[in-house]
Parts: sequence; C-alpha cells; structure tokens
Amino acid sequence: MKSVIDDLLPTDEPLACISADGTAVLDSQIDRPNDSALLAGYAALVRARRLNDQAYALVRQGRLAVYPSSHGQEACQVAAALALDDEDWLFPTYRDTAAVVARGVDPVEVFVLLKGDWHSGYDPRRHRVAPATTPLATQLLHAVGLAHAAQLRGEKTVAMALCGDGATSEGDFHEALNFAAVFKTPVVFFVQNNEYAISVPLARQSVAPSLAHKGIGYGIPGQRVDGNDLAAVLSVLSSAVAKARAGGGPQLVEAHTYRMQAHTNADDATRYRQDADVEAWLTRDPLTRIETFLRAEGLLDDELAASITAEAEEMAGHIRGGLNTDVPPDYRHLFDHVYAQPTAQLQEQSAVVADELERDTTDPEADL
Ligand SMILES: Cc1ncc(C[n+]2csc(CCOP(=O)(O)OP(=O)(O)O)c2C)c(N)n1
Repeated sequence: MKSVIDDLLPTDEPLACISADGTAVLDSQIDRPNDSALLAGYAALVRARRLNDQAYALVRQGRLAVYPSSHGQEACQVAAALALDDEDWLFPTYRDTAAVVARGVDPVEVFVLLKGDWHSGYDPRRHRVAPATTPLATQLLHAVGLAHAAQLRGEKTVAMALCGDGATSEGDFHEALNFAAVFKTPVVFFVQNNEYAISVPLARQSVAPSLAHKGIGYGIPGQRVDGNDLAAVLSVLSSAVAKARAGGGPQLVEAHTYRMQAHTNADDATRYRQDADVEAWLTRDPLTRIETFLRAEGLLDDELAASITAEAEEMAGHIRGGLNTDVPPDYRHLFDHVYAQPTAQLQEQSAVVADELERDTTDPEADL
C-alpha cells in the first residue's frame, strides 16, 4: 500500500538527463527541456564560467576583495535563474553571483559587495533578486516571508531560495522549512550540495540518507538531481517552481555537485581535501557535458559556439572596465539603510565616522 511518505521521498539516485560523457540517459525519469531552453541554458552556462574565471583573475589583481567561486556548480546557478518567471524572486548567497547575473543583474553591480564597497550593489526590486547573504540560511527565512506575503496578497510569486549543504545544519533552515510547510508557502528550497562547508565534509554535516530526505520531517517533497547536468537541473527546478506556483506548497531540491576551487581566495583547499577527488570531478564538468550533447544532437556548431563565447568575452570586458574605475566609497552612507528610523546609537556612530572622515580628508597622514 502506498504510504503518505512515498509522495515526499526523493529517488535513491540523483535524477539525470545527460550522462557525464554527454550522451542521453535512456531511462531518465524526468523530461528533458526543449532544444531552445537547452541552448539558452548553454549560453548562460558559458557566461557563468567566464564570470567565474574573470572574478578569479580580478581577485589575483586585488580588484575584488573576495570571491566565493561557483566554478563547477554553474549548471545549478544558471538553472536556478532560468527556472523563474519575471514575477518570481531569487534569494542568493555569497556563492551565487552567477545565478544573480543569469537573472539579468549587471555583474559590475553584483561585484560592488564583493569589492567591499557597499551593501548589495544592485537594486533588489528591479530584478527581483534579494541581496546576497553571508550569514548562512538567513535568506531562507526572508524567502519564506516574501512568498507568504505574496500569497496573502493573492499573487502568483514563487521564491527560489539557494543555500549550501552546510547551511542545512542551521536553525534557520529548520524554521524556514517548517513555516513554509505549515502555511503551504510557494518556496523552492534549492540546496547546492558541493560536499564541503569550507573544510567540513558532508559526513560531518548530516547522516541523513540525503539532504533532500530532510524534507520528509516537514512534509515537504524532496528531489535529488545531478547538479552537473544542466538539462536535469533545469527540468527538476522548473517543475518544482510550477508545483509551488500551483499551490503545491514548498519544494526541496538537492543538487549533487562539487566546488572545484577553494571556498574563497582566503582558503587553502589542499589542507582538507585530496587533489585526486577534485580531479575526479573534472570528468563531470557541467559545461563539457552539455556542449558534447548539443553538438551530438546537431544543435550547436562551431559558429554558434564562437558567437556565444564572443558574447561572454564582451561581458568579461565590461566587468574589467567597471572594476578598473575606482569610485571611492563614501562611508557616511553606511548607516542610511539600517533602520527606517535611525536609533540614537546609529546617529552617534554615524557622527563619529563623519568626523573621522572629515579629519582624514584634510590630513590623510594625520594618524600615521
Ligand atoms: C550563521 C553563520 N555561521 C557561520 C558562518 C561562517 N561560514 C561562512 S561560509 C561557511 C560554510 C558554508 O558552507 P555551505 O553552506 O555548504 O555553502 P558553500 O560555501 O559550500 O556554498 C561558514 C560556516 C556564516 N557565514 N554564517
């Protein structure tokens, strides 16, 4: 007899459409996205990889303070953005720059935060992308709050909340999933399981059969997907968004992927993982996989690939140009958006900063 849990259970193996060698999975349990969706996804993936490479170079040049790269995870990044409609909202973390750019935000604006210049950098309302969060899992609650409010207003908005495997150990993860389940809030919780929370491996994070299985305790259906298979992530996320929009309540999707580079430029990944493990994931690269598939299907040729690459190069040039222009930040504005009505303490702190800046500009060497 079918039990209530059967509808919530993820598959034993992550769902896939295209194998690591770029051939179609014959017994796939999910529908492959149509050709134009796959090609659009491929173009966004090429841009996402270029974005990661460019950001890495900018960190080395000291132009960016920090960059948590999503190299290797780009299929998840791109699919998270492309699965949404214009009316939906994306809730990213520090690692999700490529998802934010795939949603249409200017990368130069996204890098304002990672340069250390200012909060957010982009206008969250314009593209319906929340500011990228550094505290783990807090954005999940924000996503639930926004989706619940939209639901109360009778809107059809879905919120896509991104987080990592480490974030699933946070109390906020529990609170967000529980509230969303009880109130049938239209949120897709998308966990990019890249096997490490900085140096902490998944085995020290959870002993659940998978992170998607965690949904059962809340009454939320879970899905596991191969996070390096663009077609599969697009398919699973699109159907999760559709279910949430249709009143099916929150959905939990876990993508199995791998962070190919260090956590950030401040981290030495060789201290906690073996080079051989990283190399093994090279054979599952999301970009090579979809490219091999599209070429074999006759959907992509050298000419089209070259024009997609040229477009990504143009974006990289735009980023370099934007980051080569140093507009000195004015720290007086740091206090502007903390509360709608500033407290006395904030006003005091703001006055101290203004006073220090005043003295700084008159004699920058004064305290040396
Ligand atoms: C509430 C909170 N606790 C601790 C940290 C420090 N911290 C920053 S990143 C990180 C690891 C996060 O790993 P995961 O959620 O798997 O995401 P990933 O970096 O792999 O994308 C930790 C512990 C933080 N930012 N916020």
